[in-house]
Amino acid sequence: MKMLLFLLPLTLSVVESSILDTTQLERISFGSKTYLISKILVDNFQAAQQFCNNFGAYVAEVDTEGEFQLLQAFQRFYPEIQNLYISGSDAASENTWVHQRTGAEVGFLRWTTGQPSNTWGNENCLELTLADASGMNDMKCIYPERPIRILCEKDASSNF
Ligand SMILES: [Ca+2]
Ligand SMILES: [Ca+2]
Repeated sequence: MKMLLFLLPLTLSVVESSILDTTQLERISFGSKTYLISKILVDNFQAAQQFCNNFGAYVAEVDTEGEFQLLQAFQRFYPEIQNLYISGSDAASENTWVHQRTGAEVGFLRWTTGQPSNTWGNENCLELTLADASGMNDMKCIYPERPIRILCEKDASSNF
């Protein structure tokens, strides 16, 4: 059993890597939620949604600071993974961020330095990044030049 020791007041349990299938890099259960990081990289949000849906999950929706801190700690365990798709879109109204799945407002936002930049007027999706002091960055929803991994969330602590 691999142990993750995060500098957080949280109790974490990590599923053994040996039982993960080839599509999932790592899973973590926290309370009533399970999260996973994909092995595959995708270059658009729709593909990210489809990947998570395949597991009865959805692209991770950050709703509280506690969830944000947990997911950042999870990501930091893999420093080679700089960027992860998370839920959030401001396509309908610039700088009003809502979850694509539910339309509910994103509950917690923590921008990295200089973000949200809405570069070229075309950054309407969200990633969790370790770059620029770590946090969230608004990015293009279709980004063939820079495919990234996906962070999925499921409303159950059971296996994906
Ligand atoms: Ca935007
Ligand atoms: Ca940006």
